[in-house]
Amino acid sequence: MSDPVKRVLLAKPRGYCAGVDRAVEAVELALEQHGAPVYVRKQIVHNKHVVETLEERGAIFVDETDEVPPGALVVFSAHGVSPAVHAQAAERELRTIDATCPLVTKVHHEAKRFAREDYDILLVGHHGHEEVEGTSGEAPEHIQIVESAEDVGGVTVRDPEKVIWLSQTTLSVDETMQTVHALRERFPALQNPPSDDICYATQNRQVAVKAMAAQCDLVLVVGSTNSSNSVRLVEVALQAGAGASYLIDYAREIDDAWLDGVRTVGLTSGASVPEVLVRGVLDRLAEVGFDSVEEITTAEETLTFSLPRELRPSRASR
Ligand code: 10E
Ligand code: SF4
Repeated sequence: MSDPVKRVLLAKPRGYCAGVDRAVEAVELALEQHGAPVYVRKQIVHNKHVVETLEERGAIFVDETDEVPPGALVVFSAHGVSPAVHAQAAERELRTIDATCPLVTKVHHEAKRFAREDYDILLVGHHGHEEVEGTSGEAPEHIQIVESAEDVGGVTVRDPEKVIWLSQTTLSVDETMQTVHALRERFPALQNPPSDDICYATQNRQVAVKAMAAQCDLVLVVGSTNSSNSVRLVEVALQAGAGASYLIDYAREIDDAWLDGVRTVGLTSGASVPEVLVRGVLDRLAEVGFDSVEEITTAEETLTFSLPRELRPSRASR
C-alpha cells in the first residue's frame, strides 16, 4: 500500500511555451522538407533532451554561422540573433530559417525604435545570454546591460530625462522589479517598456510555482542548467517558501536523499522542456510512493504562433 501522506503537486502551466513549440517544429519541418543535415545556430532551445533528439534526426548545432558550409540551410534559435548574424549568414549565402520567438522579436523592435529616438536603453538581463546578445546587437551604441540592482550604481546615461528600460523575456518578475526600482531611484524619469518584455509564459510559470511552493517540502524543476527561465523557477520556488528545490534534466538525477522525510513534492518544468520528461519524473516519484498527483492550475494558455515564414506553405501548394 502506498503511503497516503505522500503527494505531488503538479504546476500548470508548465513546460513548452508557444515560442519553443514553434522553434522545435521549425527544425523538425526543415529536416522533413529539406532532408538532413540542417544546421542550427546555437541550441534551438536550451534543453539537452530536445537538442540530443534533434541531433539524432540530422540537425547539426553550431556556435556560429562560419561553421556552416556555404549555401547550406541554417536555422536561427528561438532566442533571436543580432543584425550582424543575419549579415554574416547573407555574406556566406546561407539559406536561413529564423525561429526567433515573436515575443523576442517584439523586444528587438522596441530596442530599434527607442534607439532611433535616441534614448539610452537599459536592458535588464544576463550578460552572455544569447537573447541579450541578440537584442543588444540591434543598437549596441544605445544599450547597456544591467544584470541586477547591484549594477545600478555603475550606470551612466547621457540625458536622465531620456532613458527607458527593456528586459530579457525570461527573468524573475520580482527581481526585475527590484532592479527597476533601483534604476528609478537614480533616474526618476525612467520610462517603462510599451508592454511587458518578460513574456506571458515566464510569468505564468512563476505564478504557478509560487502558488504551491509554500506547501512543498521539495520542488523539482525539470530543465537544463543553461535555461534562464528554468533556473528562475528554482529561485522563485525557494523565495516562495519551498523547503528545497532542485533543477534536473532527467528523472534519474533525483537523489533519494532529497526525498527523506518529504511528504509533498512540487513539480514543474521550464518553457523549453518537453512533457515526456515530466512524465518520467512522475513515474519515478510513483515508484517511491508519491502516486497521488494533484494539478495546481493558475492559468490556461492557448497562445500559438504561426511557423516561420520560410516554412509556411506557398500559396501555390495550398
Ligand atoms: O534560457 P532561456 O530561458 O532564455 O531559454 P529556453 O530555451 O530554456 O526557453 C525558451 C526561451 C526563449 C527562447 C527565450 N525567450
Ligand atoms: Fe517566446 Fe516567452 Fe517562450 Fe521565450 S519563453 S520562446 S519569449 S514565449
